[in-house]
Amino acid sequence: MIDLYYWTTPNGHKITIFLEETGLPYSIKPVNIGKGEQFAPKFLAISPNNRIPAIVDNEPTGGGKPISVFESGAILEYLADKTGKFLPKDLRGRTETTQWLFWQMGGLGPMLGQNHHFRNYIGEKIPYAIERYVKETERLYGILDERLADREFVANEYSIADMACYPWIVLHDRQGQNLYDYSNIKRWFETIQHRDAVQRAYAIAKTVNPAPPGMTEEAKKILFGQGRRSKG
Ligand SMILES: N[C@@H](CCC(=O)N[C@@H](CS)C(=O)NCC(=O)O)C(=O)O
Repeated sequence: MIDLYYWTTPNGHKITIFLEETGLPYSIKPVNIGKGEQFAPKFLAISPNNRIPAIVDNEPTGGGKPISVFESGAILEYLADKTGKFLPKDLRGRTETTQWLFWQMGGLGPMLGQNHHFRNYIGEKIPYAIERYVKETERLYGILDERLADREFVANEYSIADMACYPWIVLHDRQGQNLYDYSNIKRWFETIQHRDAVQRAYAIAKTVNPAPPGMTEEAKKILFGQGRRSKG
């Protein structure tokens, strides 16, 4: 049984998609990041960066003590290795997949996150910051669109690279993007959107957090402007 420390954000959805796709048994431990639950000592013990998602695998391959993993890319890779699914085993296929997974982790996720921040979350509109992150979003969407021009999925076969990218593209409206400008992404997006496991993952999100999208003022105070954590 996998314990999934989760909230209903793109990085959280990556893991519910994987778990729903594979049928690996799991139990959701909600961590409401808008209420500061990510700072609970019990959670920090498995996710020292105070971010969701994180997992604890209570039955690791080969036995022994439970293994905890934080960082959504590392979690996807761990679970893919555990199940033997959605990450090719041959050197070329694996490398093809992990480079796009890391592209998402290092580029698509963080840059689109900044786009959300400056376009949607803060009252003050800073034109330089908005332009910088919207342009970077457009650049990254362009790269993904080109990549998908001659293949169905990011790394040829449906994989953890798609599961990492998809939840961020779901929020294209919030990023000032129109999928009609990216015909290959649009086709890929619709294919993934219609998968049963993906539908289930998003339905589960609604049961964990029925609040409408958006961020309360309380959540903004907790999430933005975090400095060095005080000890203890
Ligand atoms: N690189 C990390 C990013 C995780 C992340 O940013 N999680 C956000 C929600 S999407 C979070 O937990 N924020 C809590 C906070 O900022 O305190 C990953 O992919 O796991």
